Amino acid sequence: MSNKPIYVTRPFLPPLEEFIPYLQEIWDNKILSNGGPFHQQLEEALCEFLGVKHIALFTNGTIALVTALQSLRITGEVITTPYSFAATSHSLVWNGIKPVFVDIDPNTFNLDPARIEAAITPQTTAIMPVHCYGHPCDVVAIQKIADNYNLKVIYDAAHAFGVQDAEGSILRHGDLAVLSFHATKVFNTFEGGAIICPDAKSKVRIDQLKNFGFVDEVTVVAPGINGKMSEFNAALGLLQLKHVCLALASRKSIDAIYRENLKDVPGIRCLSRSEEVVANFAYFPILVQPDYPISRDDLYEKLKDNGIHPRRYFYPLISDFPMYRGLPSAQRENLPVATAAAQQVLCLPIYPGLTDDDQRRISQLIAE
Ligand code: T4K
Repeated sequence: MSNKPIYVTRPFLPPLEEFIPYLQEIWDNKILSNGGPFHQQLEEALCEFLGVKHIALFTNGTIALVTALQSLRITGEVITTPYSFAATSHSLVWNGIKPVFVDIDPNTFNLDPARIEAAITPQTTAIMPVHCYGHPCDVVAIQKIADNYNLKVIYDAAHAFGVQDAEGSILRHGDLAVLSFHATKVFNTFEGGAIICPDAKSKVRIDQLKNFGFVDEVTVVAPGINGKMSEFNAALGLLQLKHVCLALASRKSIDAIYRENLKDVPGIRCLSRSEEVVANFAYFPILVQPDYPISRDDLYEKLKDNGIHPRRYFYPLISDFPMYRGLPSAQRENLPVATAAAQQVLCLPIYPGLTDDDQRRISQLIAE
């Protein structure tokens, strides 16, 4: 057992020497960005790995979200979840869109489809759900509502790399789905992200938007942004992809050990997963319930005092941030399930390389 701090996650990094040939190639051909060879190769490799047809790489998940909304010309109001990372709602505001918060489902912690219709107004143009912790949303119910009201659906799939439902990749749902490849994610390119596009036409538009709106050397068709992934990051992605199955397998076994260790601890609930889903074990959230002897925050402090750094994803709720809390939909009475979840959740360390000893120690500290 080491005395090193144990964080909620640690990036998975293949051996450094395996990266050198990629660097050498970049140095040799001197293409550093703007859709170079590694960028092309990573797009192809990810399409194959994820089982999707079209993908557009980005510099990070947040710019990808902002661009996804731009590409669909979303305006007015968008229904979204308060139980997510700040980027979800911030991407709306960066497009001049008003977020409308709807409560989450108590079992999945994803946007509750049963509550969406009541939040639709004449200004509503889209729904932006999050596959929180990589657990799939109720995609069928959400699409049905979207079809009935002629709304677009943009999935924030930042946590959902590699997740599959019974018919294939979860990323195929919605008008667009957005991934994050941040250092803390299951698959990382240090910083990075992507939009999964349903067809070649939408990919062309997204590729233009992420490159300032350029179509060719002299033609600019939209006020685009710089969202391009560099060759360095794309090369990292190609290397990570070679090892990602091992990383996923390691996460799976950590998840199973936690579930076994914590199953009989009074007051601790592990979030369940659907058996039909091929999961990615991106996070290990537990709920510290009222019958646990100490509060969630006291447990958080106790673990920290022992060198373990879990995170309260997602506390505070986005709807409690100062720039959102004045919105009518942000009121806590409107969001009882999310409010309770934010007060009880603790995401435990999960990453390839977390040792059995460390995991046992974490479980013991929670159980004792
Ligand atoms: N939508 C959703 C639903 C998201 O969760 C996110 C990002 C986005 C959109 C936006 O995607 P990006 O634009 O980021 O691609 C982290 C990540 O920065 C963020 O990407 C992620 N969600 C969020 C859930 O978690 P913080 O502020 O908690 O990160 P930080 O720096 O405190 O890192 C957590 C722990 O990870 C540290 O205690 C130590 C470890 N760590 C972190 C980094 C950056 C390392 O060991 N090495 C590292 O390089 O937000």
